[in-house]
Amino acid sequence: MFSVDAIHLREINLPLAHPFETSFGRTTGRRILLVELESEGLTAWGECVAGEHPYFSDEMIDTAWIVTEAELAPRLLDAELEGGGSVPEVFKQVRGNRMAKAALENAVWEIAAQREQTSLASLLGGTRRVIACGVSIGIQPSIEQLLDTVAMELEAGYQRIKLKCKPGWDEAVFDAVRERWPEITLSCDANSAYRMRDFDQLAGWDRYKLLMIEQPLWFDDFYFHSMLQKRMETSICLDESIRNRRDALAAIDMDSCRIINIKVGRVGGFSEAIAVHNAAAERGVPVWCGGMLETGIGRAQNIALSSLPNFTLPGDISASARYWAEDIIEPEVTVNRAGEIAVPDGIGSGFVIDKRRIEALTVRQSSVHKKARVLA
Ligand code: OSB
Ligand code: MG
Repeated sequence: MFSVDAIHLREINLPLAHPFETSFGRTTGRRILLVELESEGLTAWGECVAGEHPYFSDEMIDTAWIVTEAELAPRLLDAELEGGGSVPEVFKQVRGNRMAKAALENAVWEIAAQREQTSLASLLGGTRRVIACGVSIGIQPSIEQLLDTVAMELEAGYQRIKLKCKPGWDEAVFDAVRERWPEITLSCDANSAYRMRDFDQLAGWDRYKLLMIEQPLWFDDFYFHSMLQKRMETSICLDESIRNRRDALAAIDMDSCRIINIKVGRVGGFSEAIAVHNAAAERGVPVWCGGMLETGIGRAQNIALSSLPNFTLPGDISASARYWAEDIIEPEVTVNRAGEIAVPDGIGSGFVIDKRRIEALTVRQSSVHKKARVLA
């Protein structure tokens, strides 16, 4: 058993190397909540993937900050832990706020890996030595620029191209990409941009031979996705809709999707991510690891998670340099010419946190300590 002695919150501001545009908006720089845990002489970091605005989910960095500081950190400091798997119980009384919870829980897993002198990947149940990588390509100013970007990412070796799409940035784009590359593994992600009036059009996308179409309908829906899936050959993949294992079971049972994107922040931490992974594996549904424009801290943890056996499809985990001029871990994440990342087998995540750089990027910080116990 162990406990956490102090929790430090930081907000860092980091400009993106390239703006990223989805159907819900454009991001040019990130405001990121990082948590640093001190536990019996060890230190571990977690990254909260909540965005600058509550557009992807109902969390945003500022709500995550308040919930972490006022509710989650005090509970965690009071708890006796066996490992990361103890944390969901500690946070049980607090509803939702899964991205805030995940940042803390994942840091506890990192501490547990250090205590056991093992890699985070093997502690999570990982078996892969390398993971397969794809890229998520945002909406571009023109089709010409998109084709140049696709060409560059294929050249770099990425195994799957995912195109962000929305009404008006869809069929013309897919036509142009498929004309030039008829055979590449291609998928698209609508981030909930379509509605029932679009069903006929979406059903016609079978002609693009996509690996999947990600979250075409409402962010919180299973039922209408199931209606659409029945009309399509192409697999639907759910991202936003899957909050936990029960959602995965419902979605699979209803045939709302045939592939699941697992984002550890979206499901509230590694414990629930493993539960979703296992539920999907038992039902023959492949999963892959989604990304949220993470810094190296979250990216390293995504790499560890992706080493679990049912992560059989390339994830949205790509090189640090695609996001940042300079990352906050060392070495930065790189992808080989075969579109793979090697899973580190050192202790913990296997990367070193660049605390000096984090300090330079910090715009606010706060610390939560254990309540002083009154001695009898
Ligand atoms: O839907 O997968 C998504 C980024 C921010 C919010 C939602 C999504 C994304 C991405 C980027 O697709 C994936 C990445 O490269 O980190
Ligand atoms: Mg998505």
